[in-house]
Amino acid sequence: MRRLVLGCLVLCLVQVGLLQADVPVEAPPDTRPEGPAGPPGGAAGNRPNFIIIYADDLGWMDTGFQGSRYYETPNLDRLARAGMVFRSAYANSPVCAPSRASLLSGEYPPRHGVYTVGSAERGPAHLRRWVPVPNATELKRSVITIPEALKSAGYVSASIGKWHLGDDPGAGPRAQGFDLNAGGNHNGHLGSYFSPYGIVELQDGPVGEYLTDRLTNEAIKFITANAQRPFFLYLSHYAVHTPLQAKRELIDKYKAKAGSQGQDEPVYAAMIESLDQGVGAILDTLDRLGLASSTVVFFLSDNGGVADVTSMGPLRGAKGSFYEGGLRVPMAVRWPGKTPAGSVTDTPVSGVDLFPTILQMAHVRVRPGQVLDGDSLVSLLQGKDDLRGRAIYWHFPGYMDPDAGRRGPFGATPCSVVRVGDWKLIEKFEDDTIEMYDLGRDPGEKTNLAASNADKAKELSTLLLDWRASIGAVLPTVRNPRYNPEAPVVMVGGKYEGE
Ligand SMILES: [Ca+2]
Repeated sequence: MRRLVLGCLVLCLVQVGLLQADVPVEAPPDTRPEGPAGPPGGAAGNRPNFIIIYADDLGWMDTGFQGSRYYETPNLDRLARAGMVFRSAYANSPVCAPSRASLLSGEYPPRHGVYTVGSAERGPAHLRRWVPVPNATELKRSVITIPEALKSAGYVSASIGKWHLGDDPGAGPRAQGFDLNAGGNHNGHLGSYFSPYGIVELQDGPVGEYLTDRLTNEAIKFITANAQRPFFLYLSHYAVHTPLQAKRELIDKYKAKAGSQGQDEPVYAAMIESLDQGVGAILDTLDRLGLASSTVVFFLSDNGGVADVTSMGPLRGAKGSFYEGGLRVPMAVRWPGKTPAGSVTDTPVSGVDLFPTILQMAHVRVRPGQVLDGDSLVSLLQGKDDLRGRAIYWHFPGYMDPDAGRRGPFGATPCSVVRVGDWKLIEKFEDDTIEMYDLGRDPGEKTNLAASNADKAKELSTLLLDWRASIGAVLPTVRNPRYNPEAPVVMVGGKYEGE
């Protein structure tokens, strides 16, 4: 009765506009005893805890469970063995900020408008045919995020680490529903991985403290403090983004180890090992607190690895590219009691799938009017492959930097991309070309089948056209007045003129 009256009161206040829109309009059924803290022992069966461990710029082949023989990730491999490995997991963008915006909002970039990092006017100005569509650098406050959705079910949430979507109080983690922000602001990377860090949102540790270790410790503090209530932890490591900086003893270890499969950078390997040690410490904490069986752990990266630092082989491309090496990321999920240990799937999934997955696992309904672009992975995680035939989309109406090796003037130009089953089609608007690949036979995207299988290309192009219309994805339509493809490319201080 008490709950019914409270529910009516909340509903009435929402109707008269006295409460903000993020008050739950319709609470999901809750079988727990009444009270804010839930039953002793933390999360109940219908309110599991959630941890997303988000690596930055970690390439598709950069973990042991993905097949690296140089990098050592025993703890990530332990996590992967206990759950499901997603062999075809995708970031929603080949760069940091839009992937994060999509992961947290469940929206594809055309909805939230974060298409790239900073400016979409990258590369030589006179080689850009179009004026790019303006890029948002912050996630709008009106966007509903995972922590905001979970708040209605009594979850406490923390963002620990990189944010890259604006500053608190207006556009940081706390503005987007997180109760705690440790280390997150508009910056996509930092000057030093060793304290003093110079991060306003994270008090410096002892001189020489390593940031990845520190963020792990902050995460453990949060888990420990909230062991008795459902929690959502978004642990967004700055690692393994540049600058390449790691602990001396780990660097020495990898200096003494032979490289393999194009992977041989010892500092980067040491950064990965510190990240992996942190994952191990968190899994151990869950064990120690008796929370392992009630906590779902997601691990994934925000985009592909950096060219000339690591190798995504056999995939083509790297961070900043809409070829597989820029988009496909390592991903594993441990859902105790639900996902059989040792599961592996090749079914394509992407960052926007996490939001609906978490909602379903937590028995929280989508709010009226909220659109989520992904699909819940709950069935897939339980061995029922119901997503094999669906399409995954990308849209980018701007220009990306060339990759780290400066192969070509741009990492990407205006394009839309769709993947369905094994097929992937890329529409490039700069020169109105189409590429189509059969990823099942050709994961390296070497053979363009758009001409030889025109019926399939037409089918996928129509899908893209319909999707762009349905989501309101805009193409660049204004010609760049500086466009002059015959003019020489001029570099100034290591960058292109006009970049
Ligand atoms: Ca990144």
